[in-house]
Amino acid sequence: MLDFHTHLYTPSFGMTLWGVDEILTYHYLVAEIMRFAPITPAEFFAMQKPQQADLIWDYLFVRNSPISEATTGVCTIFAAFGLDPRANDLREAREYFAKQSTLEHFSRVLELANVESLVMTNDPFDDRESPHWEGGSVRDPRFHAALRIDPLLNAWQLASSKLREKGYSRTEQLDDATLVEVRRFLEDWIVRMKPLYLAVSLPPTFAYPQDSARITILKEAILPVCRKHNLPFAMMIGVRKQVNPGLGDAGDSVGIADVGVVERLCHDFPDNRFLVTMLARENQQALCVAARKFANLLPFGCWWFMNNPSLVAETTKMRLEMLGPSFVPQHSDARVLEHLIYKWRHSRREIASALAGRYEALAPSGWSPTEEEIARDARLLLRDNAATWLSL
Ligand code: HDL
Ligand code: ZN
Repeated sequence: MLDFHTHLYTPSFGMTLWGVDEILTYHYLVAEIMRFAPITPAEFFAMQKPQQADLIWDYLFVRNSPISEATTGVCTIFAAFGLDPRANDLREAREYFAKQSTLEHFSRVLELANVESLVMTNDPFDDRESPHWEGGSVRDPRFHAALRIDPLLNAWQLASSKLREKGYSRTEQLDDATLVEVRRFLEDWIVRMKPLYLAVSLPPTFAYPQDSARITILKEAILPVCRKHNLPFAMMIGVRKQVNPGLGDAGDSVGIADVGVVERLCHDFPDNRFLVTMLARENQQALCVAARKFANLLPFGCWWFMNNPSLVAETTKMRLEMLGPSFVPQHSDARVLEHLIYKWRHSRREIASALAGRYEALAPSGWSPTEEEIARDARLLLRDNAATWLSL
């Protein structure tokens, strides 16, 4: 399948997290360890990563049953490599991963997860990453780029000072001259990265129309550049950043957004294509209805707090009932390479079951799918819809 959104990087960047200590210190598990271990976040983050992993293993996998989605996921990964998920400690796992060579391991994981290619999250404002693009690092063809522009829409002051540093706009004032420079910045990075889409994560308070820097930049820079380069725009809506700053990456939460914003954008910008995923369970039905109203809207994935089997099942069934096979049911959002394995194995199970349920609903009518039709529908959901919308 084609993985629509991840936080993995092409191997040559040397930025992809992988191996047992990264698998165990995923921020989903950091949030969970705080509910079990007698430790403060500050004490936890003061520890070295292997010690953090040992603590997480001890409390979430040995002293307690690994029955949350994130802990069960680690067991799925261990089993895929023939490692014992009931091991008392991480010694065996560390020995195994220490023997793996990067490139071979990357290919092995993609194979185990049955992922043909994936889309990265590439941030031109990230000083660790941008030198790789400016330095012309070789990119593995299985790793597609996505141009992630959160500071432009969510932190214009920070973004405008960064733009000045990089020789773009001179003022924070969002006048025509500055907007020309924002468009030039975007186009320079489109040439550099050849992204499949532009992307942003947005708070539940995201509003349109609105007299704000965010909407000015969206209307006058992002959407025109997307149209000019025939690129879709991915909006990931509903994140409330850092409700508990002490938890770091684990400190973000969820909020219910106004799907009317998505409908108004799809209506007002018919020549733009919008890829939308929403973080709140309560927003999923309205997003399906919006997609019935606007063919330039593609709902995708069960994002983050939606990426649990119960919600993947519920959401995929609802999407099939309302949209037929015309959406992208899942992306992994993997931050750690090996997470591809559990995120896809767990999701594929629910997607297959939801699809089978639709064939069962058809059975009384006498319409039963041939093997080829089942394969066609599965390919649409797991690769071909994404490939079409991303012009791959
Ligand atoms: O903004 C995003 O792309 C989110 O997916 C965040 O990276 C979040 O921390 C995450 O990893 N969710 O799965
Ligand atoms: Zn993400």
